[in-house]
Amino acid sequence: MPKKILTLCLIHQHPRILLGMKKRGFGAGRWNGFGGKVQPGETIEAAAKREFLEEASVKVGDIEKVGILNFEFQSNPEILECHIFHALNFEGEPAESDEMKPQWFEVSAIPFKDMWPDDIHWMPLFLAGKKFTGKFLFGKGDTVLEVKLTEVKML
Ligand code: S76
Repeated sequence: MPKKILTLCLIHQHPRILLGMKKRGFGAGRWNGFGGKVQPGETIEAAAKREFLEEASVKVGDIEKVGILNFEFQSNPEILECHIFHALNFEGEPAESDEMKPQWFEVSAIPFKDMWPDDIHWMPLFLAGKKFTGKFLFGKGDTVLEVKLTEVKML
């Protein structure tokens, strides 16, 4: 089955986290981290930084991989392999793009109801500085049918 490599990068500077409202395409109408498809010949890390710059005008510096999640949809044979990064530092003021409207949230007020339904499962690990791998199976209406999530020491 084909597999698509995606990036998702988040800035967490306790007690705040930067999310973006996706304005179009996959996940439109949901708050999300920043990211997208890895291009041919591009490293996954380079893609994570490029997507953040394109979507929010933010130049991220050091990034650390904190998770790898496989997303599977009953309606689609393609597996999405999503590499999740924590951005440790950045330059620039988050700015709205055609794709994303960035906004800082208190970690105590993360809008999970308006996010991908997997986020509420792995975000606590992310916020606690843990690393993880996992798999989510989505059914109709993007409901989560299956969750596999494991904390790991290294990625
Ligand atoms: O947090 C998420 N971001 C995405 O772009 C897709 N989850 C997710 N699940 C399919």
